[in-house]
Amino acid sequence: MPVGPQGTIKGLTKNQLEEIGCQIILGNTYHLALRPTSELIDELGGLHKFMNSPRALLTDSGGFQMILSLSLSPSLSLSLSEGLSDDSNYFRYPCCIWLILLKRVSRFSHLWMGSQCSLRLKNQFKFKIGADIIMALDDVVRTTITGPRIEEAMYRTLRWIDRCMAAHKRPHEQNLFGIVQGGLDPVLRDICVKGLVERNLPGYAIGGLAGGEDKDSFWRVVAQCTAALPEDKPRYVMGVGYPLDIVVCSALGADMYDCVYPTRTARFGTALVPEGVLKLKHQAMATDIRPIDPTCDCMVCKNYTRAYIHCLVTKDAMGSQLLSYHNLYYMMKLSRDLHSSIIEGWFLEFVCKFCRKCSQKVM
Ligand code: PRF
Ligand code: ZN
Repeated sequence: MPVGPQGTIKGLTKNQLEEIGCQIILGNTYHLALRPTSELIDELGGLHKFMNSPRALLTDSGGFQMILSLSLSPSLSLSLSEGLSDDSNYFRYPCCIWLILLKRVSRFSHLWMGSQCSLRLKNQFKFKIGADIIMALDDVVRTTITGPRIEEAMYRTLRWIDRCMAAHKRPHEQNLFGIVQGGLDPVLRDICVKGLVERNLPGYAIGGLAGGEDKDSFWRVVAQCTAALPEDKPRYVMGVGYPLDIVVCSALGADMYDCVYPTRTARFGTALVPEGVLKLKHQAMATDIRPIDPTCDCMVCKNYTRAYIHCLVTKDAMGSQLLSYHNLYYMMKLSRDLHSSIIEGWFLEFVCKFCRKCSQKVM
């Protein structure tokens, strides 16, 4: 899933998304609640209508945004746990990064305390954003943190799934996915995964990963969770990832992914190619008249040279738009090929071919 927190994928029109074969995109309840606001989307007939897109939509709950805020300042841990509550009838999150920064200057702390909570459970359920898949609100903690906070977050995530299920009034229209938390601790992951499976949800996500942990730990958690999740329900690894991670996680039994990487890296002038990455800003590109990837059938590779894109990157919005288009096309094709190889029984060969290619050197 390409990521478009506010219902847009930066630099691409909805027709272009259709052209590249994108079937589902990810939005974020938290971002949408801030702009254009959940109430307005509801009033305008839901997110599909607002975007004028019949494609499937998944909205993340916003729990992950907290960890992003946290990463701005580890010293915020304490204030954050003070601000995080599940006793009141809505969940309180300190959402505004600016106010969090102001909190560091103590004379502004009253501002921060008074401005907590723009993410409420009821935002997710009361207003009709109308995504096809909605992620439960979870308490996300960085995997690099150790100690009781991991356990607290896992149990809170389990308590919150019950409240999400109770508040969810349209289960026949919208699929509520639970999120497995528990950091890198196999015992906590096991408790969480079992707790969620007991609740018989339409799909499950593996959360809390891709936050700086080593690859071995990351893959070990994915393997543990996929082994315990039902085979007939989608398993979604959140915030993943790089092409290699997607191939490995699929080999471990995962089905769905989302990541800002293809579009974000495009904005920095990087193209995804079968051999790895190609940096279009590199001086050697200035006179290179080949397409980004001679084996790619996308509109960009059919029409533009590396030299032309080199000239645009960082100077003209068109540069990152063209690169985003190519990168998303690349990810869509990778997912389609991977899927066909599983269906047609040659997945092993696909993995070998992919790994052989991506270990080649490119610029
Ligand atoms: N929870 C939610 N969204 C997420 C994650 C998570 O754990 C991740 C994992 N890094 C990405 N996006 N709700
Ligand atoms: Zn291309």
